[in-house]
Amino acid sequence: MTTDAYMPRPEHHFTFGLWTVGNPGRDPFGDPVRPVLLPNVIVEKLGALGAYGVNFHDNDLVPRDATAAERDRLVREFKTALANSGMRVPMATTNLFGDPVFRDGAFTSNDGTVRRYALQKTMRAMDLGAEFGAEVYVFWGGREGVETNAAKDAREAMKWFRDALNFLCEYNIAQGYNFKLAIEPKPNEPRGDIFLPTIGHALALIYTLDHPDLVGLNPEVAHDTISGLDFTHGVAQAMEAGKLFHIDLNAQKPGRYDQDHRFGSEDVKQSFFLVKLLEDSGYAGMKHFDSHAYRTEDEAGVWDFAAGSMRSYLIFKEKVAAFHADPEIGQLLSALAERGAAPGARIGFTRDSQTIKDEQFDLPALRARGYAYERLDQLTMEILLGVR
Ligand code: DIG
Ligand code: MN
Ligand code: MN
Repeated sequence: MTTDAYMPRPEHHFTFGLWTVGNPGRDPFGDPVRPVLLPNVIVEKLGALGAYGVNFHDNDLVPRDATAAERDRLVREFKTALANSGMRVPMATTNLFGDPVFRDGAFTSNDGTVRRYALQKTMRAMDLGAEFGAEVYVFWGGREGVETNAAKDAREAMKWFRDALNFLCEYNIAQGYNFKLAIEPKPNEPRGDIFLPTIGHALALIYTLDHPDLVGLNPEVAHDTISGLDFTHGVAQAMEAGKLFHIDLNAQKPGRYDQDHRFGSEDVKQSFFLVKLLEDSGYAGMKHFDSHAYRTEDEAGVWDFAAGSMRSYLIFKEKVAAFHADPEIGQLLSALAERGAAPGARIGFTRDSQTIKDEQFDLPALRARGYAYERLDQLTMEILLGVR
């Protein structure tokens, strides 16, 4: 096994969902290609690779049809595996997308009985997550959407979504779970169009909730990339609003279905700037790889995928350090800081309005002056290409 500067350790806070390395390689056009990996095996292998923790949907750990006795056994065995490996469960979530009962959504189904069942299932899944000490609870509304707008009025769907989140915030408070609830946006797939498709849509809804302080974001690389957006901008807005509660890392080619590829394996430059944002900001949350190995892989390939995900993040982290240490990049950024780009350069009306009203501007000079971004980006690319 490789032993170098890119060896992941628990303090890096790398996590994987049971469903990620446990993905059997099924796709809409093909059967599973890999045997099912049991949770205990996943915990042991990920712990040995240097991961910090593992996450689950309720039914990743306890099948829908499990008896109470089976549930207790599965929970007991998983707790033993976690204790033996030192692995944690930082995040939990609910599968509100697999059961056909959710074919028209869970929180936003037109069927009120389904909406109530979704709340019951989520409450029970929150109980399970709390039993393992999870601190973040994710809401990915994979089935919350439509194929035809004839089905429902999106205004009503927003009201149902808000009702569900308000209800579950109250449950979180009543139970004393102290979860940070994190909405995960996605624009489409499996529904034709999914409600709350972007970070912006989710932030807007959060501020209409009864307890907006309890609710934040779990953004995913692939989901914003599918939308053609710059993922780091959405993460930065969530982060600046104090709403980056968790993050799903993976890789994605634009204009395709949700590929959930190994982190860093597609857009190297975007991956670099995402790691730069997380590292520069001192993000202390979990770095969750919500991704899976190629369908071509056997079990050995699955662990190559997991190790590569974490290794690539650490390589990008070293490139970020090289960027900050580069003297010419430093000079270019200092020049921008002198022009007013330094962090904390604010403007306030009371203090500044009269000064600005009276200020004399040398517009010809302002119009003529460039910003040297070509050189700055070239230097960045040369670091990424390994020649600087
Ligand atoms: C898909 O991106 C979703 C599901 O995998 C899960 O509910 C959530 C948590 O990471 N991401
Ligand atoms: Mn995805
Ligand atoms: Mn995800």
